[in-house]
Amino acid sequence: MAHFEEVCKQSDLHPKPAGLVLQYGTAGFRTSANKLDHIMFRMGLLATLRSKKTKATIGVMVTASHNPEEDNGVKLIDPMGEMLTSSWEDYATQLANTEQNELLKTLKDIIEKEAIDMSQEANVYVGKDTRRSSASLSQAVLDGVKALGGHCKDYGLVTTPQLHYMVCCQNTQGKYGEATVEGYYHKLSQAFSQLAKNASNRTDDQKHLSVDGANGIGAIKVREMESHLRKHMQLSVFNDGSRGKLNHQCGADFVKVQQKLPTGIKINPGDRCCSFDGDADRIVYYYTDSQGDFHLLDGDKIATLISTFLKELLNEAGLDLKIAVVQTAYANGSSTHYLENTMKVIVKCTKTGVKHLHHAAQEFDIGVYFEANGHGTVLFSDGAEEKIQQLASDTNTNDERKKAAFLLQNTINIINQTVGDAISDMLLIEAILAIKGMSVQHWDAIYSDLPNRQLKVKVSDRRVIDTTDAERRAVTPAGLQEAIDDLVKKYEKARSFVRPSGTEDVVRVYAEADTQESADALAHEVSLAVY
Ligand code: 16G
Ligand code: ZN
Repeated sequence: MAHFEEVCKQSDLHPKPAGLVLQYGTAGFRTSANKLDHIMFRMGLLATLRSKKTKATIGVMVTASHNPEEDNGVKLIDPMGEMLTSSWEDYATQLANTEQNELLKTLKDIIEKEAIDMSQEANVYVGKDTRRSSASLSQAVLDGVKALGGHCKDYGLVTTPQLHYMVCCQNTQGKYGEATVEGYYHKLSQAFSQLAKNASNRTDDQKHLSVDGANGIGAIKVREMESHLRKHMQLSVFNDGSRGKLNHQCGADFVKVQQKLPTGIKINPGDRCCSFDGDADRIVYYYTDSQGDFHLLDGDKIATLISTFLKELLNEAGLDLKIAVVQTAYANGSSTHYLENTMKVIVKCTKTGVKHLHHAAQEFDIGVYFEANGHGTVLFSDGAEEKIQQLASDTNTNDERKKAAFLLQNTINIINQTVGDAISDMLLIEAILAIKGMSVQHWDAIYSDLPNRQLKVKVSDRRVIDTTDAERRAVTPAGLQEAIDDLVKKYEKARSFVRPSGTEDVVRVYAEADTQESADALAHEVSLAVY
């Protein structure tokens, strides 16, 4: 009872602007920071309920990822470090939109519907990115947790994937690692050193990587980690937040969308570079050639590199494990073709949004998932992990098989299986390139991307577009898909689709074809068909 009084009292300090309606979308709540105080407080309440319900620690991350500095957002993290389950997304939306005087009623409705035992303890882990607004907004989350009598641990400035990792470590009683930032560095850097031992002698040049930290949390964290990696890696960190603005003309999203170098980075032709996004859960690689042309290695290229490496190791280890790559409709057609026809791995396509890819990847012994935008990771089933551990510790195994098992073991340890993680992905990619003695140019040459174009179209109501087949075909409005099919037929190696954005009030158009001119023309024609 006392808690409900406290909720009312505290809630008055975090009032909801009357009439404001927000929705918990694919990436949680995300909008201008000045509209979010009440949302944060209420998400503190919801996380506490979720913790009581699951009898586990829940995470709350305050970030708006690659959005401008002025925005902010919040996401809840479920017990195994995964995204909040969809059935609770509705509660998040209800709580967010209920007017001030109805808050208690809405809260009690959720408690009743979920039959939550309010005497159960609650534990919530809270983290935030470097936005100016994040400090007071994360305080509002803490206020929400405390108002309902929950315990909280404030991790302060962490990357989104670090917080996912902490939640998973805590709820698996340390089996996944120690729930501290230091524990995270230790686990990943140990695995990296073990993998790097298998690289032939590398020059300092080969060990060098330029990192664009998007002027965000990733820059701070990769710097913190640097001392653990020194022997095996030489990092130059640009856009570390000391001068530039968060995500402004830099970061993974900028580089992927603009297909050009971020500002604030000084590199020579051929240098290997990568960009993180604002909360360091995405990464893309790139380099410029001697003509000054820009070459992007996006999530599709990353998925190809990682899955090739894993498949080779499975062969060497003689392990019969089913490996698949999960992509979205945005995956470049060349990557899908290469994976299916040359690599001969299973390729699955899901709807956009990390949770969809994550779930699809869980269906395989080893599921590699990446969005083209650079968000991704690898999931190993319990059975697959067991087989790999067994082989690594089997005294009768021959040297080659044992070595492969040992590499697989350390690959498992370097990967953050809870969610895409720019730092962990970076370490894995660096390790693979080192072990294979591969340059970024060799990696790029595995296949050539089909020229492509993405456009945004503003329409009066984007919800009139409904899609099927993992967003590759439009079912409504009537006639749209037929129009797209007719346009696609005019071009070679062409493909195009439209989908309503989950994060902006626009319709997105994607087109690819044999030449850039054709891809541009097709995208333009399809965008006209959307009106
Ligand atoms: C969100 C998703 C991201 C997806 C993007 C698509 C998460 C954590 N993030 O940022 O995976 O690529 O939305 O945005 O799921 P769109 O719907 O506006 O194209
Ligand atoms: Zn992000």
